Amino acid sequence: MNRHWLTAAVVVAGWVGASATGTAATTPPGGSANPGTVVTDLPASAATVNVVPVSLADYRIEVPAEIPAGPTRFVATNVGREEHHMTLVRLAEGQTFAALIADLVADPVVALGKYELVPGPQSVGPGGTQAIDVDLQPGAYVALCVIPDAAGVPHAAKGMITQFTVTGSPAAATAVPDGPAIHLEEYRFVADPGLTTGRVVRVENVGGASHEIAFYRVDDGATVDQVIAAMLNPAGAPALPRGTPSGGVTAMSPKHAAGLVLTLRPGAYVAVCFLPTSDKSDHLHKGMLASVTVAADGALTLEMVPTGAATSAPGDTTPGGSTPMAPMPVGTGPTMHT
Ligand SMILES: [Cu+2]
Repeated sequence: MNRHWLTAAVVVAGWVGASATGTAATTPPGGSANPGTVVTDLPASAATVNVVPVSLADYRIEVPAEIPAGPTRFVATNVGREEHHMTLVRLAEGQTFAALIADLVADPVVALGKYELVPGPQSVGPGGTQAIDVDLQPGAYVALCVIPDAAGVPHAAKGMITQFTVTGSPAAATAVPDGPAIHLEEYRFVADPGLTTGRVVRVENVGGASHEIAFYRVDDGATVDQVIAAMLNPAGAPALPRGTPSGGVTAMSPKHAAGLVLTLRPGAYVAVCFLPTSDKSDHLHKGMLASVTVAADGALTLEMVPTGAATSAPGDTTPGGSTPMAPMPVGTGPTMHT
């Protein structure tokens, strides 16, 4: 199975634990650094940035119940044993938590186009941290982890979902920096020249569909080709090294942007977008797969990896991959938040 948004098999599981509103995040313990990253305490790009801790556990997500609108840094720490992230959905007028769950269960591809996805911290490995700067608009939000467990059940269906409210009006300041950026579009990543680690990097969706970027470090002793092969065909190559989760930005709707607190250590990485497509393929198999190198001086370069379907237009190609998408597991439905 793939790692985000995709489930290889329909597994019956209740959407448990979804009743809680956000609770104050616990202070994360001083865990070891994410193997793929170094420190995350880079200065934010705006003096008024509000720092919001997020705790990711197996399988619980804790974020404050109320957050003021405006420039915000989410600092997500993984206190669990599995890879996690915080996908953010901002509910529009008339959209409800219950309807979102129903849509995710029925067809994640439809849900991706129907709801506003706001960038959040991505691909946080056990003990790791990823910080993301975003400009929060007021409204009702749902925070969830859609990464599936070993049985293909999304963590959200096991309780890793919560809600919070963004209050007030957005400030004029922005948390998202200009400068060299990583652009997401159908179906590729475009990295501007001059990108370096150890800074906040603009990541923006300039495409017409939602996209994400997730970094995986190529571990010592493994090769980029091995990790790529495992990404493209996880079921067919279970023994291949799959890389270490090393951060990124979760799925965002078109025109959204985030500041990625980029702290990748020098080394080799793979960057990928796992989002599903309506033809039962995914962005990865349509070309959103890159080989990333962070040089000793911190310079980051990104090179797209041909996946056999990289020139496809959205939604009109035969599946290029081996990982069919199945609906989210059907269960008894969440307990409603009141
Ligand atoms: Cu994508």
